[in-house]
Amino acid sequence: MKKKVLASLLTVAMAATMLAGCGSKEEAPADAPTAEEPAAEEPAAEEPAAEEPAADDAAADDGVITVGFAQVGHESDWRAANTQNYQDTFSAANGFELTFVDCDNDNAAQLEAVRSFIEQELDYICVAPIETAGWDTVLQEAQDAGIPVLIVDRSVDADPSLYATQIGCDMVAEGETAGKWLEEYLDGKEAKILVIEGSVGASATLGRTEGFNNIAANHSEWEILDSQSGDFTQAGGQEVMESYIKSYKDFNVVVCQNDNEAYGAMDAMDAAGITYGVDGDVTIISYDATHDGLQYTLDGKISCNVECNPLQATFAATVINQLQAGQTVDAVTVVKDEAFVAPGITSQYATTMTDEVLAGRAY
Ligand code: GZL
Ligand code: ZN
Repeated sequence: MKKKVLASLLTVAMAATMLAGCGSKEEAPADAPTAEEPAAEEPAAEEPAAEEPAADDAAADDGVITVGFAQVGHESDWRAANTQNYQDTFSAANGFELTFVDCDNDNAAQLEAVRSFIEQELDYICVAPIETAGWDTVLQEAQDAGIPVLIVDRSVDADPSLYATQIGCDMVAEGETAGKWLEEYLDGKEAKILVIEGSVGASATLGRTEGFNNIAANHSEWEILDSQSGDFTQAGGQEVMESYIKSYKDFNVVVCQNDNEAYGAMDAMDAAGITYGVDGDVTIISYDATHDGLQYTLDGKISCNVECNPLQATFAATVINQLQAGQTVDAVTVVKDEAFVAPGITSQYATTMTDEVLAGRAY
């Protein structure tokens, strides 16, 4: 139940209890007059009705801010790091009570999770939207219920007045970074490119695809042979790569829209005896720059890895604390990215991997 309603009900209940004598777990003070034994000289004074505490005092009453988080799922190492970061940040020690739902990459389950947060009258809702489409109705329901929604990690195709803020990486820029690195690396050489996309309809997929294509459009010597979804999973990456290997013989670049897909693609190429990496026939570009993804980059297996930083929960907690204090908040918070390349490669767009770079990473 929303904290403010609960607080005032408790206050009224306690006042009633004190008037009606002990009988609840809130013991009335020993000398308080009770309904049965009014004070000898004067009748018990009417308790003033508890006035409704202002919304921003509500959580402050018991100090706990209740937050619902409808997370995409558990499809990738990046997602695991993002989830851990939210659970570490929205802790009881930091004054929060987090209700976390892993929506298992299921759009209907995610809408249901948000509606359950509205039912529970939580103070705030965070959503990392599986897909960009289909959010207007439930966001309107949350707004009607007076619950601010934060769109985190990814973005939605909805009226921005329906949510408090959007926090996440610039996915189009990430795609353009990958494309600009490839044009620098190829230096005019031909490219036959296979793309393993992320989950269908996700802003990360749409953005990275759009950004990369913006650069590819400038290169008639590049040909994108195919572009299919690996659903941001290792199994998906392997499956799509296996089908590509059956259909295409002369590809020399594989773009995986996250590290887990890259691991699957490498498994498939290993099984087919196809070499990849700085010394191989195929150049692999990946996204996420997770620890294992950067280990493969350090090993020269992945040539370029474009980061999308998953440690975003502090941005969300800052926005919630600002809203709690009645402050206005930024409509958009863009989380900074960078890119990394294998040893032996120098690039104006990326940091060359070393053991020290890997050791210095937080996820
Ligand atoms: C990017 C995030 C993507 C990651 C994938 O911000 O939404 O979703 O790139 C994850 O690993 O599945
Ligand atoms: Zn060109």
